Parts: sequence; structure tokens; C-alpha cells
Amino acid sequence: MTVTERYVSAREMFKKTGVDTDAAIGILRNVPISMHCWQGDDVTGFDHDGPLTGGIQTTGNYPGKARTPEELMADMDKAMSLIPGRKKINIHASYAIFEEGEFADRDKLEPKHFARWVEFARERGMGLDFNPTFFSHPKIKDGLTLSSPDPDIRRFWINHGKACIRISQYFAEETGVPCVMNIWTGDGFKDIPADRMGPRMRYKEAIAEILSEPYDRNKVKPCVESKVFGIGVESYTVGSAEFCLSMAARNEGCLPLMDNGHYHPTEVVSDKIPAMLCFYPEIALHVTRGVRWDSDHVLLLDDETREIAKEIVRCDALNRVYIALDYFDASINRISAWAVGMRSMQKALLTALCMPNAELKKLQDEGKFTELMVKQEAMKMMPFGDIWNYYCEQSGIVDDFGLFAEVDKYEAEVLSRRI
Ligand code: RNT
Ligand code: ZN
Repeated sequence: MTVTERYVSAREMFKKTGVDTDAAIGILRNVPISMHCWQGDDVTGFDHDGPLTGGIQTTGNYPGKARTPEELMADMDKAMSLIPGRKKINIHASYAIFEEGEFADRDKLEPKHFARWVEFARERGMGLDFNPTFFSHPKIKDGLTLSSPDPDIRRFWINHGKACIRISQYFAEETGVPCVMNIWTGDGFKDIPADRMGPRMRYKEAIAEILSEPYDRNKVKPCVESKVFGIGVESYTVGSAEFCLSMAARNEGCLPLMDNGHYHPTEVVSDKIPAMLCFYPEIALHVTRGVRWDSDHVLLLDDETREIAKEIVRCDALNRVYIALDYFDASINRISAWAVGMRSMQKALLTALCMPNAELKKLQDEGKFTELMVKQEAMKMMPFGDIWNYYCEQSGIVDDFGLFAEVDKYEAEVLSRRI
């Protein structure tokens, strides 16, 4: 049977459950997923030579990582050629591209330092998302940036944040797509602090000052990302969940960003999505896979990824939730890491779109919990793979079994020559 024949047969099966798979594919095709540039070079960036510091860590030493903007862009192109549907590109301030001999520190960054990213995105018809980089820099003092007691340190990082707002606005204007700008710092302490509120008060004021930089709310979507703890800052994180949630709630236009690696292991972001959507017009996500902790493994089609997608779809919130991926595995081929993660998110969304969501909701409201359980279980065995394969074929994109050969070929022809 051909892929199309299998699709036609699967479509009939789904139709009997009340699901229109053609419509599902049509929706999926237009859901933008933001692909993080930092999977390509283990979060190194182009503005410093030193190691990754400031509360995050990559592990692994797989050969062939991108060392220059050209290599990173080529690798992103290769990855994107293996991913169907709409994409955005997510970059960090540390990926500024300077002319020969030119340098600007983080507080002095300007739109022109990102002109090549704009060109890259525009040529591909994609939007850009942005992140100030509050890590891997000598101006982190005693583990703190925006929450430092030293006013000069705080000033430097506030100016960085403001510069990033201006750059985000430039991205939105140049690409015609709103730019999600995410504030995350690793600020915190390794051991038990004597003052937990002081750093948070300073953080609050510093973020408010960054947000006071003028920007168009339709174009720039500033976010604050919380975290439970970071490597080296195990005892206390300034930007905790309660802090960031309240920060976003109290600042018009500021979105809460949830990274599903940033919570206690039995907490799930899938349940937090509908809670947040009751109060916020828009929210943002970093979808990742934490293995026992915020390990940032490659996103797979696992239970929580499916639940996250289900909630976005069931809340009818595809246009209210900005979906970005955030992980960095340096132990495997990095193109495969991008492609598998992006495809996993799309598969999860496709699965969610191919559920009789209205009918299931009705069963819940009518108190028919037995039928609900039985139907939900039955849906798990439906032939989603036939829909996915058809979608890939229609998009001119390789199927799951063809993926490895593509990645392997690129590794042999391109990555292995990077020595
Ligand atoms: C770190 C946060 C943050 C970073 C990126 C690189 O724990 O998740 O989002 O991963 O900014
Ligand atoms: Zn994150």
C-alpha cells in the first residue's frame, strides 16, 4: 500500500470517531514552532571564547559542532529541510555576528549586529524570536546579574535587556512576525542564602526597567522564564515560579514562559497551561525533556509532550501559546537533535488535533467517566502514523525511517570535515 492509500484508509477510521484529518493537517501546517539555534553549538554563541557559565550546562562532545555563523546557518538549514510545516528561529544575544575586527559588549548590542540573522530569516519566510543572554559573561558577579547588589552590574544587565527589546522590535519589523523575547537568568545561590527577598526585589525592579524600554506590544512579546534550580545554584533561584508568574501578571504585556524542565519532577506543565490561559491572553513555552532534572534532553514523543500539545489544542489556544523548543544535547549528532525534537512536537500536536476533543469534553461534562476512559484509551491505538507519514510526504519531507540516512550523509559530507 502507498502512503496515500494508507492515509485514505486511516482517514476513514478517524472519520468514524468524528475527526477530520484533512482539517487537522491543514491546521498543523501553520503552527509555528520556534527552533532554537543553540542546539547547534552547545550554547556557545559567537561573542566570547570562554566556557558556558551561569546556571546551565551542556554535556557531551560529539564531533562536528558549528563554529561559525556560516556553519550554524548551514546546519540549521539542513535540520529545517527535515522538518515539515512552519518554523521560527530562536536566537540568543550571544549569537551576534560582528564584522571583522568589530565587537560590542552585551550592553551595547544593536540591530545591525543581527542583520545577518534577519536576512537568514527573511530569505526563508520565517519570524525570529530573541533572548537576552545573561550567562557566559564576566559581568556575572557572585552568581548574579539583574539581581546583583552591585549597581554597576545591575546597570550593565539592564542595559543589555533594553538593547534586546530594541533588537526584538527590529526583528518583528523586518520579518513581519511578532518576536517573543524571553528573559531568563541563572541568578541564584549554591548554598542557603541569608536574604531571599533582597535579590528578588532587585530583580523585580530591574525587569520592570527593561520593560520600560518603549516597544510595540503587537510586535514584541517579552516573557519571564522561571526555574526551580540550576546547576551550581541548587539552593535558591531568584526567578522562581511564583516570582515570574507574579512579575508577568503585574506587568501588562509581559508573558509568563514555562519551561517544562524547570519544575519539581511530579509537577506537569500540561496542567499549568489551562490554568494560565484562564488569566493570560498569551503565554509562552520552552518544550524540553528533563530526565530526572532539567537535563535538556532532545524532545521525544513522550507522554508529557503529548499532554502539553493536547492542552494547547483543547483550550483552542494555538494562537495564544508561543511554542519554542529548548534543549541542548552535545552527545549526539546535533542535526538529528533538532529534527527529532521539532518533529516530536509536531507529532504531538497532530495527535492532539486528531482527537474527538469536543465529544470527549462532553462525556466529562455529562459525568460519563467510564465511557470517557474507554474512548480515550481506544484513541491511543488509532493509526496516527499513517497521517504523519502522509503529512511528511505531502510536505516533501523525509519520513521517520529515512531521517537517519539524511543526517548520516550530512555528517559524512559536512560535519566530519570540521576538524
Ligand atoms: C535555562 C533556560 C533557558 C536556556 C536558554 C539557552 O535553564 O531553560 O531558557 O536554556 O536561554
Ligand atoms: Zn528554557
